[in-house]
Amino acid sequence: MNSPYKKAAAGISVLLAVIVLIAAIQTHAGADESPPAVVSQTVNGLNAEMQFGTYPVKRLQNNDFTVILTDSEGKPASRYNLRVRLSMSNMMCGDVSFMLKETAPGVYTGEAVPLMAGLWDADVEAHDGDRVVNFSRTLEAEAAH
Ligand SMILES: [Cu+2]
Repeated sequence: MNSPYKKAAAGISVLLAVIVLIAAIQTHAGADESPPAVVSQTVNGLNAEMQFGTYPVKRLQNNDFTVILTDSEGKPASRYNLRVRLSMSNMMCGDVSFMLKETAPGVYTGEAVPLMAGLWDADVEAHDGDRVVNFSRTLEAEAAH
């Protein structure tokens, strides 16, 4: 192999390394993205659309949290009891539990008060006397400005 080919090969290697690096940075940035304001989940035929009024939610403030429950035919699922538990994985900062109130058929609302800024898990337990259905989502809380 003579020198011009070696230089070209070296140039291509550097270019490939740069492309791999950019791809790695973009993947990492994607992983850091905040979870969406609205998360829709179906478990055992029951659909929960879980949404926050303002998002990201504010730490140590009341943040409107609404769950719209529909059955497998898309009709409002009424008369469920919904309990929400907020927790941070791998942290000792404490869980926050609260109940939601049904304010319209299949529409349940309450107020979430995260204790710290960061990523939280929200577990939503829906029970109607006969059965319990569990939903979960993540949310981002930020310091109030
Ligand atoms: Cu924490």
